[in-house]
Amino acid sequence: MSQNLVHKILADHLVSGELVQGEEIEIKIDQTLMHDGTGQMATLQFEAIGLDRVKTDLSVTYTDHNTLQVAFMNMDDHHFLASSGRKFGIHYSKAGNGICHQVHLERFSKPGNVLLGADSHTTTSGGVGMLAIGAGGLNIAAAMAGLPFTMVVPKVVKVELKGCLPVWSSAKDLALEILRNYDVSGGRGRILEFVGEGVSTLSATERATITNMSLESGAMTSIFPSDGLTKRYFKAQKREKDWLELSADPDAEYDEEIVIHLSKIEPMAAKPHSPGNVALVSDLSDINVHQVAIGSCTNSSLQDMIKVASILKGHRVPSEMSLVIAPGSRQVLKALTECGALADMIAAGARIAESTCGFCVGVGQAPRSEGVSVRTSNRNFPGRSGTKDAQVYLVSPETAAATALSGKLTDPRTLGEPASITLPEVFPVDDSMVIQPAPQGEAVEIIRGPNIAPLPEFEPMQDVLEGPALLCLGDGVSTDDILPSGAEVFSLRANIPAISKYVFRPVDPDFHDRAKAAQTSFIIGGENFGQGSSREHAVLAPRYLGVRAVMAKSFARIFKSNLVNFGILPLEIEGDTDHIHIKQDHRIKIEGIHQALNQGSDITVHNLNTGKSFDCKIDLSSKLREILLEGGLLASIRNKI
Ligand code: MIC
Ligand code: SF4
Repeated sequence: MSQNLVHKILADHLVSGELVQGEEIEIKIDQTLMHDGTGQMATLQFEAIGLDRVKTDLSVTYTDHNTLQVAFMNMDDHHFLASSGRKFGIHYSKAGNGICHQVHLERFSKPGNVLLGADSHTTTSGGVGMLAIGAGGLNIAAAMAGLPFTMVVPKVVKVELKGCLPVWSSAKDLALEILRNYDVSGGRGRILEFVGEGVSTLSATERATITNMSLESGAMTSIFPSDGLTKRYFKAQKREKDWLELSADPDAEYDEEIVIHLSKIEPMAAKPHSPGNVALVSDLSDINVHQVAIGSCTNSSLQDMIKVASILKGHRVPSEMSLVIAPGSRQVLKALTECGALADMIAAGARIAESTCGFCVGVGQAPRSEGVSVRTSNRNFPGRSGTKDAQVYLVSPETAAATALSGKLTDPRTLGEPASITLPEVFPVDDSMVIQPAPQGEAVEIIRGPNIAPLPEFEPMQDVLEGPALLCLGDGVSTDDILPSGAEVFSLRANIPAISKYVFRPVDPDFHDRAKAAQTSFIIGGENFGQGSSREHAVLAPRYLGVRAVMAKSFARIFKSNLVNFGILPLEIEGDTDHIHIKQDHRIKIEGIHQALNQGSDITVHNLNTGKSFDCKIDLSSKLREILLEGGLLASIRNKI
């Protein structure tokens, strides 16, 4: 039977289950990645599983999210990650080497392989034909221990690209067009597979921009075929041996189909405060802009940077404009110095930032109060930039550069003819900032500074839970709302008791104290609860504070899986949340949890204040329900090994 590319790769990695949409399967994981935001917990969890060495073909930890080192905590984390990596067989990419997804694409991606990453934008490597999936850190620990990854076979959407992009429209605009169609949850339960004549008009890194950002639609991942242009990219990376031609069979079947005419794509922007809030730049006139930030894993390739430099060349940004540019990797930075583009950026008045996530996640470069910031990154949730009342617009590098020069949100088509750019045939490859694992058996001491706290232990699921509803929230609660980004909080990713003080702080500064006092508590939400990042801390820290169930209309995929991993009940409310009549601090009682989990039946939630009850669905496979009963994935793995 002719297969689409997603099914080909899944079939090749199938460990158990049937490759039928909606069925639960287990797949083998070839590679994993994690970083200095998620890697600390994943490494501690791997250690707790008790193996000496990872069992994947390749596992890498990147230091890219938080490198400000304002106090000892960052360096404690980096040393812990580097030393444990050497011991357990995990490659360690040092601070300064670049953003995980950019470096992984450059140096480690492999068409046809499956990559599981403790970061939602792991999907970036889908640009070169990898099946690249984001997951919680504990899933990465399990994969490093050689355990298969459990997933529900999603719908595969054929996204047919026709024609080619017009001048000044870019891959980012195509990703924004996908978000205009799907918003931030329309892609849920789906993998997008790009096909059609338009594919060959996009370079490997342009494809990676698309697979990076279309994740914001809620899709599990997305993928491009691996073709001649992919080969060219691997050749330029001196890794031709890792390349493999891969595409869907002719007449392959898909669950859904979309056609996108590239020639109709115009410059677009995601307006504050959601990546799904997309409009045409030409419809957004007269917006004064104070800051432009170019970089992030979405738009920091050499091609993007050279395009930006060609627009800035010979011009200067207005004196009141703050322009920051962060090339995505050391390789990109080196190539920019070699071709002179970096000098053009500097001459135009750009501040060159380290090759890290930085501004994208509120680690530095916070805009001024009520400032307008135009960025090439992929998320603009409220407060993520570090400034609560900032207005963040997400755009292409071309729109960002045009905006930096004019000081107003500017359609790049007003710039006239674009300069033609050339990319080197071979990139300046240098892996000297990737520390190799020690040979197996060599004694390596794991360095644990005071910032590395022990893993919290959780008991198995209780049969009856009673406590207050601490928060009643609406639709689209993001993980940035639950556990904020920014340097201060990032520094505590290895320390759950310390980081738990920040849980829900943007929503309710007293949440930590109220949760501690309640001991057992619940959260109520609306649609797409937990959208955004993969950060398991947004579940682990609330669980540490006693949150035992989240009741919502629907959950984002990774968040829901993290709830199961840490023994919090994901309860799905059917219909309108109004009918449940729960107000903050109402006392909630849930009984018969064991039976409901064993049988997969609905569960009744009692509001002790109103005397009313309502039913919630536990939409989980029997395997995941069993993990919940055991108190989470780590307990479950330990019980089995
Ligand atoms: C993000 O872009 O939100 C992050 C920071 O990269 C997260 C990871 C984290 O919070 O550690 C993600 O996307 O998963
Ligand atoms: Fe880093 Fe931002 Fe990409 Fe997340 S989205 S990996 S913070 S650059």
